[in-house]
Amino acid sequence: MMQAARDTLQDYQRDGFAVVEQVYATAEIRAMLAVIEQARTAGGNFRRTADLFAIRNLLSELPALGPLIWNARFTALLHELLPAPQRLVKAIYFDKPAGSNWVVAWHQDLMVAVDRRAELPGFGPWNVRPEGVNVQPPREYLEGICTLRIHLDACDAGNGALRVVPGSHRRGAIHATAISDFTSATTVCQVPAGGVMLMKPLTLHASHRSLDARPRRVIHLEFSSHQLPAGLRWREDAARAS
Ligand SMILES: O=C(O)CCC(=O)C(=O)O
Repeated sequence: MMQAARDTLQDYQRDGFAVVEQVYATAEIRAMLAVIEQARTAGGNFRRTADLFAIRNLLSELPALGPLIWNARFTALLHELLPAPQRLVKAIYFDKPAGSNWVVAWHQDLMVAVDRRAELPGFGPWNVRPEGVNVQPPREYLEGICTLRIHLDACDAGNGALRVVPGSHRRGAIHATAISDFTSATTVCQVPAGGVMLMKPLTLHASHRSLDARPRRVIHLEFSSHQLPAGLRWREDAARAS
């Protein structure tokens, strides 16, 4: 591995986030945007408001994105981050359009999407909705997830970049009432177009509204090498395999 890449992965382990630049060339980004722009935007996985366009279960909805995302650099990065098999456990597209008022409060990503409810020690609370089942798994499963956010536009504080609390992933699940104790030292994650932001789900994160005329389009992917117990399956993995 190159020294720069090694340093980035060390930052990621220590701080709970890092940015890898130049994973995608301009033509590759254009090809991904073309697939997204041609998508039929009907159905429960699509949400479009003035402030947010989101597509859940992205790879099931738009399988043509798969070969564009898994280019040689992305595949190598994923192998550096996690042992095989790197299962895709969540895939969402977020477009925070120019001038968007979409504000995301400080939180950790504690819930994972699974294929059904099951009584398992350490799993819960459960959230069962028509659009799917979500559960908070034991800490070891959350620590085993790696989030990769592919940036299709350059982003910074002006267009609503993600903000994080470095090192907060080491504190486990933080109670909602204690979150404000952690948010005095934060970092704005500037990412150039074609870059990938790495993040651990236990890293506290938030984002402000957009203050300028540039969109902020991101493909948010989460991977894990873990298999869930007792035949429970990650929902995105189960949907893609069926
Ligand atoms: O993209 C953002 O600004 C927020 C996304 C987020 O908080 C999440 O995926 O948990």
